[in-house]
Amino acid sequence: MITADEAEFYRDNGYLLVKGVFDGREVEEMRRATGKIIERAAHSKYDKNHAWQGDYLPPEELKKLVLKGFHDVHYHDAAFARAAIHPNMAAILSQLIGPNVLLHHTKMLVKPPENGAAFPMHQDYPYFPHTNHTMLAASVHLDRADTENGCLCVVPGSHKAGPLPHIGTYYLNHKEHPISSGTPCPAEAGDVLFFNYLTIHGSDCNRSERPRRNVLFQYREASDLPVRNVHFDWGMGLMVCGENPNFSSVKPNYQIV
Ligand SMILES: O=C(O)CCC(=O)C(=O)O
Repeated sequence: MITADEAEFYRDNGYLLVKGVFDGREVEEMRRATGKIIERAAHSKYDKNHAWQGDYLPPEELKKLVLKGFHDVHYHDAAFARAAIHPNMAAILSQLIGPNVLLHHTKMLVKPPENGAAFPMHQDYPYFPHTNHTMLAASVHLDRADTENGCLCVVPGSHKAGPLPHIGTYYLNHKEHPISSGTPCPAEAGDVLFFNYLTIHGSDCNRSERPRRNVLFQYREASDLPVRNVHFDWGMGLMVCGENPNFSSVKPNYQIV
């Protein structure tokens, strides 16, 4: 699904945009599922604003911003379960990560028109550190994304610097790492941006009249174990390709609540 040059680009730059991983029908199915999750949440106690808080924007600006962010989307709708293990995804992941790839977690990040929230620049590493740094995000675009509706921005090659100090766990000092320091990655619906969890990334507000709907699947190499007991989600550990030689080492202890 990707060329050897593209796989090398990922290793050198810490990210790779792959065009047309999902077709129009699959995108439409995920858009519908995303809308239904938002609709159901609106009638439940779980509908809160997931916009990141902090000092990267003035408080009066921050409070106007909205992010519809929900985890475990593959437990909400089968469209996402199909997407997370889609043969195109498995083919790309085996080239970027190796033969044995496991799903870590899933979420959706919907920036509504006009007031969609920003993500200050950060690495994903502090949220779920692992030993071999194989972890990567696959951000699936359900809309055309550009600088106007808050497309993802990455700092090419930043993964090579290793883990950096964050403010709390959350984001890098925004004066040293403004969102404008990232390279925008415009994409079409159906495209997937893959980026390593050490790659510095973020995205600006959605000021356009269009939504920016993305679904993000996080994956790792099956033997790349967590350095501490952190961030366990339902559905973690699903094998996307190959086999899991470490099945007994990391097993989330789920509880029905
Ligand atoms: O979707 C985006 O614009 C950024 C998401 C992100 O950085 C994250 O969830 O860690």
